[in-house]
Amino acid sequence: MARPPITDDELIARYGPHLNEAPPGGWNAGLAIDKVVNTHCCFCGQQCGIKLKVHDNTVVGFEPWYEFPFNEGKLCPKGVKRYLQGGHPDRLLHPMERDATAPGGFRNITWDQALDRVVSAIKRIQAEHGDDAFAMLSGVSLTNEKSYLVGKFARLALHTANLDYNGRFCMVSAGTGNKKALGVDRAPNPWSDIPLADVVWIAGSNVAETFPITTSYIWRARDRGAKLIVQDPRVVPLARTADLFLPVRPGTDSALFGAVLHVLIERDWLDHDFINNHTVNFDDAAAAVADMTPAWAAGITGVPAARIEEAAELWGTSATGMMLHARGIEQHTKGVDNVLAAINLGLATGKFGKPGCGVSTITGQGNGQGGREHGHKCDQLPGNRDITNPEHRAAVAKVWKCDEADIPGKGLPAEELIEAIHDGTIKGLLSICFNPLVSAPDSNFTREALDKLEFYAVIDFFLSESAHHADIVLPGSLHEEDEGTSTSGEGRIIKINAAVSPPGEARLDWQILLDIAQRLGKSEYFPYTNTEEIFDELCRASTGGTADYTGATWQRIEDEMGLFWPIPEAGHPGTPRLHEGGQFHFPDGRARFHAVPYKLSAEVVDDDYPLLLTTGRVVSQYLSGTQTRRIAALVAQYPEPLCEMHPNLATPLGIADGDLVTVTSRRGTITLPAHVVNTIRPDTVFIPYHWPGDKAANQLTNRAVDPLSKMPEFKVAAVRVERAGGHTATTDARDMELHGDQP
Ligand SMILES: Nc1nc2c(c(=O)[nH]1)N[C@H]1C(S)=C(S)[C@@H](COP(=O)(O)OP(=O)(O)OC[C@H]3O[C@@H](n4cnc5c(=O)[nH]c(N)nc54)[C@H](O)[C@@H]3O)O[C@H]1N2
Ligand SMILES: Nc1nc2c(c(=O)[nH]1)N[C@H]1C(S)=C(S)[C@@H](COP(=O)(O)OP(=O)(O)OC[C@H]3O[C@@H](n4cnc5c(=O)[nH]c(N)nc54)[C@H](O)[C@@H]3O)O[C@H]1N2
Ligand code: SF4
Ligand SMILES: [Mo]
Repeated sequence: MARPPITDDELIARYGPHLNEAPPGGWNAGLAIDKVVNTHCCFCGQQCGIKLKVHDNTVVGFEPWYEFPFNEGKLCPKGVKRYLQGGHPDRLLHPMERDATAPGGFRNITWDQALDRVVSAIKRIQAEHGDDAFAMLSGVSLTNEKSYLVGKFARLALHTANLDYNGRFCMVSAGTGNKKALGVDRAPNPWSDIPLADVVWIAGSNVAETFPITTSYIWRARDRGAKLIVQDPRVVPLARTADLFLPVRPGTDSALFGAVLHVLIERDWLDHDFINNHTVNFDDAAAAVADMTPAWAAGITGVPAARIEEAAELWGTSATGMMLHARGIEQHTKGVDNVLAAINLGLATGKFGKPGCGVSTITGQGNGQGGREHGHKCDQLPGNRDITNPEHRAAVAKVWKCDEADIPGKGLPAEELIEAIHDGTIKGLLSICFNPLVSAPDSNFTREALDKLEFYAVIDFFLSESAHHADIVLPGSLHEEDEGTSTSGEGRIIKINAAVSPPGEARLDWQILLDIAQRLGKSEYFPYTNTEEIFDELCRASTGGTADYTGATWQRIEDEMGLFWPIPEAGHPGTPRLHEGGQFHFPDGRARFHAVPYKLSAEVVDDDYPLLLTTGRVVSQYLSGTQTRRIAALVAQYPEPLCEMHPNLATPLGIADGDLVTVTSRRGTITLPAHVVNTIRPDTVFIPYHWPGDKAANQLTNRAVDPLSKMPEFKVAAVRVERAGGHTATTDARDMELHGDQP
């Protein structure tokens, strides 16, 4: 029997009467707090509310922000520890130029020298090779204001078509699928719909590690009796409690979804009214799955036919249901197909536009939602407009007060842009908030590309592995040093507040862009004195687009703890749930079914490379790791990449847990400790990708991209695994160099 909790009296009896008294000087003795700032986590797309404690212009700690409705004070390990990065000794404090003779390979220079070098390189390269030979890469850890500014800066100051962003590796398959099927690219539901679902289906997401706060929404649904389906090659933590686990072979989700639709049709678990009144193309989608029986799909996916039928029954017979999918189904050369096949299941059963119903991507990056709306994608203008559409261009040109012809056309998506650098077409690059050397597929190829650049400038607050290859490094701003807005995975615009100002000579990111624009003689387009002015312009530029922010103001966002777009006019309450009344964002108001035939992944297993590699994340590290690899407590949780493999694979290869293994693909090789676990398909190995150099999973991955979204195939590569003849029992953070990672 559990013992009752110890009482205060017992504690006092044991330790004396002073136990519950404040220490001399009060609880905060030795650490005065000047202010506490309400803001949001700088990491994932959940954008949890957090309060930062500030002393002496340094973030020294945090407090939970219980009132913020999304996370109600809850945080994951990264949110708890994020405050430790600000005071890190690696923080870039001065502009630098590459100098092989200087310690660390860089020497400090003045801002004038640095900006002059950047601008003269832009001018020289563009004069010699054309405007598009100078490219820009951006990222969506940036606020909405900065994302918008980057889009305008690249088009009007650099006058290059070649701007793209790191969401190309993250959200684009979902975005393309959403637009094709639903006409709009946003999660259809606020997360408060999850607890109302009778069935929650997680397809290709390790929610407990990557979106930890979403777990609590799923628990609330479970408390009401909801069934949980998890579809993943690994028995991820959430799957351990699932009613139905679908252990899908990497790269085969569209076969599984197709078979589920096949069963829904066969058993008539369809919402005919919804299909007839609110959709088109059902017959095409149905014809495409006519032969996709569960028995057929079982052979392809490795999921037993009975489980596929059970999934169809749970989904098809429940009154409400939500499917949440992430990069597990999206980072494929058929990522868009997978998303369309998932949406087909929602449309077939009428699970859109009602409480507790929806098929939704879970947005990954901090501002992965907002950052894919405001025009720093290669094919996009603000308001999620199409850069090739003359009407869209004219609308934006009006706000930008430029000639429509001055806005360049469609540029290259990120991976093709890196390939154009490699083949010499693109000669110069400015990057902000992107670390492609770690995060792009085939890192040996990416490294060659970066080294071929005639000029490379990076804006970052740490010397990322990519920045090691730069000619000029400009010290930009951390999340807590600037204010603005971001849009969470729910579609909720929230306010980011500055807690401190940039240290040393570091500058706010947006001011650096304005400095460069000014030196390029383009100041007239960038008259801003603060980021709220950028936001106001962004809202105007979004008017009439699908991602319509017209009625948003910083004040309202703060007062109302966020606003869901579209907000088409001043005073509009915002739109938490899309598609209510079965209305979709097409002229006829109807959603589109798509015929999704099954296709193979770009690489299939063979004698030389008989196993499937898939890659992803662990809870304590974030993306390319530049930030989280510098936070000791997070490193201690998972210090280095491990190769997850099943005992049925490991044992015949003579591999025990902790042994070093070498994993080889057609592009590269990596040696790392094995993590032998029962929770992965025996034909698959998994490596997290947050580490650089010889620990980089992306040495192995494939540059093949989805034909529509241009998403690389991070989730499938053919590999072989061998014992490397060594054992490491040391996964001890104390052995690791925490201050400064090597290139
Ligand atoms: N801790 C942490 N959290 C993060 C991030 C981080 O770096 N660290 N990054 C944020 C960002 S930007 C993103 S994009 C998200 C990503 O969030 P998730 O997509 O949840 O994360 P991943 O680990 O990339 O992949 C998810 C799952 O896909 C599975 N998977 C692999 N191949 C397949 C397949 O072919 N089919 C199916 N069905 N599943 C497959 C993997 O086993 C893995 O469990 O996380 C966000 N949150
Ligand atoms: N193998 C494999 N590769 C993957 C994935 C995978 O699942 N498997 N996932 C892909 C996904 S989903 C993603 S999102 C990408 C992410 O890939 P990246 O975008 O390259 O990763 P980040 O770590 O966010 O790199 C951003 C850089 O920007 C800096 N930074 C962060 N915030 C700011 C800011 O506010 N201002 C400035 N100036 N700099 C900032 C950071 O210090 C870091 O150096 O990786 C992709 N790569
Ligand atoms: S769940 Fe995401 S936003 Fe929330 S604390 Fe963790 S990393 Fe930050
Ligand atoms: Mo991502």
